[in-house]
Amino acid sequence: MTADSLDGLAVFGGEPAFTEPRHVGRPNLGDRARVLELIGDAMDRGWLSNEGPLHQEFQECVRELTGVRHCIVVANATVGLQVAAKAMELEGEVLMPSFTFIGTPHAVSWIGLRPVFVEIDPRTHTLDPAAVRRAIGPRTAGIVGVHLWGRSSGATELEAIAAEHGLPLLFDAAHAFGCTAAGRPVATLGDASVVSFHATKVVGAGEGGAILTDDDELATRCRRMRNFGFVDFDTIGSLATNAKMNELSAAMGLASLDAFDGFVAVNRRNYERYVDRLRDVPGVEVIDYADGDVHNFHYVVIEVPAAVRDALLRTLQAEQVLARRYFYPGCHRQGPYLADAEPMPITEAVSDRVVTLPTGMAMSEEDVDGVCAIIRLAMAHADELTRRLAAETADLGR
Ligand code: T4K
Repeated sequence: MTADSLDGLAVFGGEPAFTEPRHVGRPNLGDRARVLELIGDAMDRGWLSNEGPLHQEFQECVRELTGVRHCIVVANATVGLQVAAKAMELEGEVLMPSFTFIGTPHAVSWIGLRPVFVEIDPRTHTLDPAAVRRAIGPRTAGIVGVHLWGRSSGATELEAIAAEHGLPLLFDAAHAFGCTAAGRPVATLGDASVVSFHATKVVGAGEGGAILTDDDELATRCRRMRNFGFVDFDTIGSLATNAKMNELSAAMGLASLDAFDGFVAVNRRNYERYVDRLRDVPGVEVIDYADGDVHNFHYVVIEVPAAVRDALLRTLQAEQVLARRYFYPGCHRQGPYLADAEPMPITEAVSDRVVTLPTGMAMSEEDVDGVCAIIRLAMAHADELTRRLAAETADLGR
């Protein structure tokens, strides 16, 4: 039951609205019997990794669904970005947004590249093509775009800029499985894209990812780099890593893929309900997916005034709604990137306003209504809520 006054909120000592936590990123699970059957088959075969039959089948299904010539399934998207960037022979600086998951800059830094953070468009949360154009310099080796929340605004402009300057273009498509951009499957944009099949993603394999490309030579290099550089049993062609997906993850991925349409339908239903229930709540804007493209609706993201954001988040978390401030405070203000950090006013302003809400198969329509009722109450008394919570130290940690 949602409180009907501020005093009834859990953050002020009332009963939480939810008895169990509602997560951003609860796994969407495929059919359990199918997963167990596939894992049983793998155990019977005694073939658990190294491009086994489930890996092959999953890889081919992903390839078909994403509309590209080559799919190289990997252990996770972070290592997928590393393999792709290495295979593209990038060296030096890469332009990328700061408003992304830390895995994006970490992936390239870990292999010796230097991320140069570029501003986003505050409406779309994706790289601002004009800012990218201004940031290109003599040391720029490539561009890494991110289809944040599965939206690809500006991606075709990035393609034009990359072509004009002869720069490789890699897309972090971790959020964008099954999406299109300007009517094209996202995986066909740029030189290569990398999707994630992490447990928290629309299609999950526990851990997993895939490099997607139409470039035959790049695909061959990625395949080899995924597997220690082996060209044949006894020959190593290049420096490489181990980025293979195991058969157990592939089993989860296959069952999850079977259910993909159903997952998207529930995500869409939840998203539309959030939009409807929050439409007239002052100060709340739900990001939109109304660009005419296909979306997986896997992220429900709202923007609220920065002054109230953390009080709202605390309020939700106390009610067992584990909303997140993805991706606060921007990668340029995190750990290893702080030393070089330049102010990024647009990224900082957006990251101060954003709240990501729970969705996915674990969220019913009633759950969505419950979350929206808390937001409505909190926003109706935003000033008082913020004032009352300001005195206390907020721990909005992980
Ligand atoms: N690029 C972008 C733009 C990304 O968003 C990501 C990953 C990557 C690259 C890298 O992809 P991978 O290398 O992971 O394939 C989570 C995920 O771990 C991460 O994969 C994801 N983005 C990011 C957006 O979310 P955390 O640190 O926020 O995870 P954590 O542990 O706080 O979990 C999130 C919520 O999900 C929690 O409320 C608990 C819940 N959860 C999580 C797991 C793993 C479950 O209910 N069950 C689970 O099994 O990063």
